[in-house]
Amino acid sequence: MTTDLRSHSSRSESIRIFDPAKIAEAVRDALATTSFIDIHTHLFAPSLGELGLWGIDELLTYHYLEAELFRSSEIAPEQYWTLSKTEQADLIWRTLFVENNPISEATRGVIAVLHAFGLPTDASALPEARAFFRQQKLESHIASVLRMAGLESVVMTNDPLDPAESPLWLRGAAAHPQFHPVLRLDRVLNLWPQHWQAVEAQGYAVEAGAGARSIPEIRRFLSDWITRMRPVYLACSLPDSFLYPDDSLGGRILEQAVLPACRESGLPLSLMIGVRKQVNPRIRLAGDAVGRADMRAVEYLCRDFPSNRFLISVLSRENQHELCVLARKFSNLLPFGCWWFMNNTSIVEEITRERIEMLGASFIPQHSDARVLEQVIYKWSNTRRIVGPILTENYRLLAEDGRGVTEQEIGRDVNRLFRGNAENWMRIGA
Ligand code: FIX
Ligand code: ZN
Repeated sequence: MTTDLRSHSSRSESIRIFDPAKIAEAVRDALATTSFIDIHTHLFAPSLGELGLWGIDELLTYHYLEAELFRSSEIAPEQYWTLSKTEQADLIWRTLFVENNPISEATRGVIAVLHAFGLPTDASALPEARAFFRQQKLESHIASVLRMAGLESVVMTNDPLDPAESPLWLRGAAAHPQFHPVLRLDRVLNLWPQHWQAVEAQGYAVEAGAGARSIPEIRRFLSDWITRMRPVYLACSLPDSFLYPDDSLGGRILEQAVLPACRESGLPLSLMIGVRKQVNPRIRLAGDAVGRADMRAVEYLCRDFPSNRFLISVLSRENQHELCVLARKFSNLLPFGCWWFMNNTSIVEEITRERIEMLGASFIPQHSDARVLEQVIYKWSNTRRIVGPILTENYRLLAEDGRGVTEQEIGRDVNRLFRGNAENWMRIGA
């Protein structure tokens, strides 16, 4: 009996499907049964202690929701920051979930998380949700949340100059199979004047000017952290004004220290381009905005450094098409994710359709950018819900054009999009 079933199931997996409903079902199955790798989050392994955020109060005080609070409440940001975390969460719940309907992407996300844990989604207050999260043991909670999100592992964002984080690594933070480190270099590349002394304090003979004497020391700093942290890539977010070539401090450090360190270690460099930092500093993390970047910087980087590999995500909707076209020109460019203000259903659909039409399965459709553990539950169910019909439509068109698709081929595409490309580029699971 077993033999028949096996030969029957492998036979069915290689049968070409033409019926749109059957294609849709096979796509849903493939998305549901493939464990994804989330290549960019702000989550932290348990060994990094308090840095990791989780639970209802953190979910509600997410900066996406704080931005929405200030649009629907009279409270001034200055007064809001004087409240305790619990008081802030209570205010956001009351304002956005009780006095208003949670119809935005971010508010719907909290509802989806509460629903996933069988908690009430329309309570007037939060005692039951708080009691539930208080009962969770972190390690087992992490494992079940990643399982619920259909994730095999997540990639962190680790800053070697963050005063709260770097001592943990210097003391030897334990690795975790489901949390991959990333060496995040915003302070080195974007804020050197403010942070060079932190590098010096770690024992490197660097100077404010990042001149010829500093560069080899910055290289040594990077290679020591690569050895210590074993990152899966190096990363930096860059403003909409980012240019290359550029003789600025950051431009010099990028070209003379970071790109060589990536080549030497064989690690890709992730550039997330287009943020306008702190256009409204009164609302803190929620105060960043977006600007259109000059994509020629990416073009020149990929052209001038063919042995460097670039993971690129852009924040501006207007830059998405250019990124897709550049990826067709440079195989050392891997577009990834619908970053931040792009992470809304209508825009994810648009970007993902265009990327499949222009790049096939040679890109990474999404990352969660989760800052709070349980956010991966809704961010990845959204992604599966959005990408499923788009893949199905492409296979339906393929069938209409004369070639049905097999379950195996659907599984191969889903695997490549949501884990294979990452594994190939990032030594994950190597
Ligand atoms: O630079 C980044 O990694 C951004 O994702 C964050 O800074 C941003 O605050 C965020 O949470 C976006 O979703
Ligand atoms: Zn991020």
